[in-house]
Parts: sequence; C-alpha cells; structure tokens
Amino acid sequence: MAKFKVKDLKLAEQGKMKIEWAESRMPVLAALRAKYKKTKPFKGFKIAGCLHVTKETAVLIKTFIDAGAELSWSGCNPLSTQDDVAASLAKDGVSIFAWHGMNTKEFYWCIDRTLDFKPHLTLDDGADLIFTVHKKYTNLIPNIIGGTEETTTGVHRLRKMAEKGALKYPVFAVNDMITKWDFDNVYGTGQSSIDGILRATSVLIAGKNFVVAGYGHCGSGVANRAKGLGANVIITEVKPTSALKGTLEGHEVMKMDEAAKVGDIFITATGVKDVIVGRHFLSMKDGAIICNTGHYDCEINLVELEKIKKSKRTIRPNCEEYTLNNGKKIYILAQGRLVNLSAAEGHPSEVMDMSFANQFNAQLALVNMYKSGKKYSVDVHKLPDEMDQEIAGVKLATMGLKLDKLTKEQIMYNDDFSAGT
Ligand code: ARJ
Repeated sequence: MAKFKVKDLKLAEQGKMKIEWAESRMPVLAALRAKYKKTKPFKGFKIAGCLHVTKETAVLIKTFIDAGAELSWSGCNPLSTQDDVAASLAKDGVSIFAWHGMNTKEFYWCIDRTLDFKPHLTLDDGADLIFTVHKKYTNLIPNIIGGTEETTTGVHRLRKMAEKGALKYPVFAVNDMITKWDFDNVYGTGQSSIDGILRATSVLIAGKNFVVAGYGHCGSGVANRAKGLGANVIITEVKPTSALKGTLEGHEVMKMDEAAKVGDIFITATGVKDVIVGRHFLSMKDGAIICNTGHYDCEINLVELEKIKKSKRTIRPNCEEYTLNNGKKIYILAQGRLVNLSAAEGHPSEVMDMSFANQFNAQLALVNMYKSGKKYSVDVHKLPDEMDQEIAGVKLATMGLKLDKLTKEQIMYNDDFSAGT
C-alpha cells in the first residue's frame, strides 16, 4: 500500500459511494478517461497535487491514474477535506495526506510528504505547493517539467512571482480557461456558497440584506443566486467597472462601512485581506452572519474580532457565535475559511467536470511538450481557445444539446471586412 495519512480508513466505503455519485455527473472527465486509458500518456510521470480533497477531486485523481500517472496528493485547505473520500482514495492505493481540521503545521507537513517522491509535475489550487517547492525544495526544480493552477488567487500569486523573476518553471493558469472561470467561479461558487451558508445556519434568505464583498466572477455568482432566493443584495467594491455592473444588474452598491450597519448576511469574495475588520463588526446588527468564499481566510479579520469579543462558543457545526464587548452577538461561519468547501461539499460535480478537464489537459500539454523535446517558457500560460470549445462541446453533447453550424456563406461573410450597410 502507498504511504498515506487520513482520518479514518473505516470511512472508505462511504467515500467510495460519494465518488461514484460524482463520477456519474462528470462526463467530460469520463470521456478523457476513455480516450487515454489505453495509451497512458502519463506513464512514467509523477504528479504532486495540492487541491481540496473532495469527491470531484477523487474523480480527477482516478482519471490521472487511468492515464498512467503516479500521484501524491494533499488538500489545499485545512477544512475542506472530505474524510470519507480521502479514506477511499487511500484504500485504493493513492498516496494521500489529508484530513479535515488539520492545523497549519500539519498542512505544510502534508505538502512536504507529497514532495517525497520527487514529482515531475505540480498541480495547485492556491499555489501553496508550488510556493513550497520554490521556497524549500529548490533541489526538486530541475526535475520538474511544469505546473498547473486552479484558482484566481493562485494565478494572481504566480503572475506576481513571474513578474519578479521568482518563478522557476512554466505553469498553466487553468483558471483562465472560459470553461473554468465562466462556469466554476460563477455558477459553482454561487450555488455552493449558498449551500454552505444554509448548512451552517439554515436561515431564510428571502428578505435578508445580503452583502457581497467583491463583484468579480465569484461574487456575482453568489449575489445573483441570493437575489434569486429573494434577498436584497448589497455589493461592496473597489473597482468602478465591477461596481457599475453590480448596480446595473439590480443590486445596491455601497461602502462596507455603510453595508456593515444594515447587512444580515455577509460574504467576502475579493481575494484580498481585511475586507471586514474590527470597526465593521462593532457596527453590525445583532445576529449578523459573516462568511468568506475567497481562497484564503484573510478576508475577514478574525484577529481584530478576537480583541473585541466578550466570549465565543460553537453554536452549530461551522457556526461560531461571538458575543462582542458591545453586547451584540454575531456569527462567523467555517472560521472564515471558504464556506462552500468547509461547510458544504464545494461546487457541484457538473461544473468541476469542466474545471478538471482543463486541469487534465494542461498537465497533458506539459507532458506532451516534454516528450517532444521542447519546453514551455518559464511563465504563466493558457491553453489554446480551441480546447475550451472542445470541452464545452463535449459537455453540451453529454447534455443532449445540439448546436447550429455556420454555413459556407456565413463563414465567408464573417471573413469579409467589406460587407457593411
Ligand atoms: C474540488 C473545488 C470544488 C470541489 O475550482 C474551485 C476553485 O477555484 C477553488 C478555490 O480554492 C475551489 C475549487 N473547488 C470548488 N469546489 N475543488 N472539489 N467540489
């Protein structure tokens, strides 16, 4: 058996069923699996992965294994691991280091273990693995062909590394594919964040003042789902175009200092720190619920909250009640970590299907380039647009939906710049 550390192997059977449930809703990955099962393009290649251990990730892992890869995996968030899924993977021989509720030291210990087998490729969500390689394991870099990154925050980190000349091998920004950010970030985050809030609180959304900090792809997804449930949505923003979009889509726009006074439910989706801080908590209404769906837990300043609290207790799973010095009670969900993966199961399988097809294709692009004897430049790359259309095409076909085709005349019209009035 491969090396692993998970919470409890006895959960494996339950995890296996969960994975089967996801598998049946991930047809694009199934198509890739069928396509590469025989040729095994990853044979001889080792991938270290650091990405939320969920039932959907398990399907990605199995797809890589069927395509010949050897893997070692850790979770990319201390609260997002589904212990039953991790147990099932360990039982199936996957080298996995992940459990729910680990501390920061354990988190990095797990990443270290996935590097023990000296990978050829890294796969990240949030860039903690690749950053660890660059900081602590530079000896591994000559052996590494490249890496891939799942999320906006990770891609942002990698671009900063590339700008400063700190990036030492090529990476693919999976997040930048249309079939990732325009679906996963919007509809995935929209639904799974609401799911997390409901599982942690079971409150009525209709009629609530629902404050969304950040109106990017994730924030707009959450805002529009909350609106659909009958909430009065308030947007806070720093970027004029995003704020403008929010207001034209029917939401109120105001500063957080104002929103803090009227909000019933708050969610941060910005990617930056200190979006909700001490003075905001103090001006909130009694009973306010606060959570985050951004990658890191720095958007809500819990250090400042600790300083202004009288007491705290866990009143429900993933729901911490803080009694403040001013006598009011406010509620923090999932310790300020991504509420959708900590208090719920993350995005539904149907959207992760496309995100992970992009992960697979990006890893394969790195391997194919290596096999051809060439190299990608040390930079942040994107797969060609045709690959997006291919993934969307397979997805549509599996949904039984058909498209029109351009006629010869339409193609000629498109190419003809002289055609006008
Ligand atoms: C694995 C998930 C899931 C899920 O693709 C999403 C993204 O960009 C991440 C930011 O950390 C989370 C990731 N994600 C969302 N849902 N990864 N399994 N079910």
